[in-house]
Amino acid sequence: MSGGGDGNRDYGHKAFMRSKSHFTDRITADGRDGWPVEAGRYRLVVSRACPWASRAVISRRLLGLEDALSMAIADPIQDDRSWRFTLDPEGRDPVLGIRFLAEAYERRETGSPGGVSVPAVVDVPSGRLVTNDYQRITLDLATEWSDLHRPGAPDLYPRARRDEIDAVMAEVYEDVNNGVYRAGFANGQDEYEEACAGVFRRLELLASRLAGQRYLVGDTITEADIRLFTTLVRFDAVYHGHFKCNRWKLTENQVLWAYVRDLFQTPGFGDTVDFDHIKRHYYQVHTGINPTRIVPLGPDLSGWLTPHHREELGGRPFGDGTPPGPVHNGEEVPARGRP
Ligand SMILES: N[C@@H](CCC(=O)N[C@@H](CS)C(=O)NCC(=O)O)C(=O)O
Repeated sequence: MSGGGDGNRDYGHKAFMRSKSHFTDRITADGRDGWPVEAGRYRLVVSRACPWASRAVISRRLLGLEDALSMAIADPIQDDRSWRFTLDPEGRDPVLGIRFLAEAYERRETGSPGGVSVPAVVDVPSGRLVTNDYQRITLDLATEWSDLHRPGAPDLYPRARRDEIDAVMAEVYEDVNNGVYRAGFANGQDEYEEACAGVFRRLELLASRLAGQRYLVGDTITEADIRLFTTLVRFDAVYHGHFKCNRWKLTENQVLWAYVRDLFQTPGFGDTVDFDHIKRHYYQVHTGINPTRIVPLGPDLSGWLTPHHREELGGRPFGDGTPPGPVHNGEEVPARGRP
């Protein structure tokens, strides 16, 4: 079975360990790893279900990279060969011509040891995987791809704020992004309780921080907000029930619920979210923790579009830039995945 991270359906009896990304080449302006930034050369492969891949989906949209970096959306349900392009005509990605993401990994390295995961960036001419380094991909989109950004693109990783952004992201990663997985895939009561308590301890600290400021760092949207958003947007739909992070629901926390709705309603965030993919992936793929594969009907999504009043805190969402335009043709989230 393909092995990366949370996709692993054979949980064994060990504590949950997130595997390291295996292919860490970088696509850079100077091409030092052999992969120069080039419009039209690469394809970003994602699942809209996956929080790590969703970071890249949001960044790509905020930065206006849609024409420069095309995107393939995998079926939210993997099979034994992992991510598949069953949403596309004849089950084949129209640009790469492959049926399984694993084929791009195989072209890069036979029997790729780290398993197949999204997000993945594939070199279109050779069909080879370039990187699945989910921690790096978005930072490089923000900094190395700047010549291809749209006019008015925000600075998501401002140089003057990097230390603070990195520090916040490290805590968010440990306790929130990955904390929910450690709780959900815990094999023992103590392990679960420690992880679950850590999730809520950190969420409460983040809520205090966000009570008086609109965004996590400075007064504009940064990479740190993208990384917190991708976990919060899944919280009530999957982490509260499926991963047993159920001390409270996000809708019960006034600050975080307003914060995440603010981002959801900001162009580039909510318009990338597919609750149908999210729910079907988690509840149907992780059969170790949901053997019936039943997908719950709730929660009610109508609240996502209600007023949040966070603009009263000030803040300049895009700094000196502007919001992205409408979602590109063919990239709209289908109605059944939207509030
Ligand atoms: N590459 C990292 C993070 C990305 C990740 O975990 N992606 C998940 C989906 S959310 C994945 O593709 N897992 C492999 C699988 O399910 O087969 C890892 O392997 O842990």
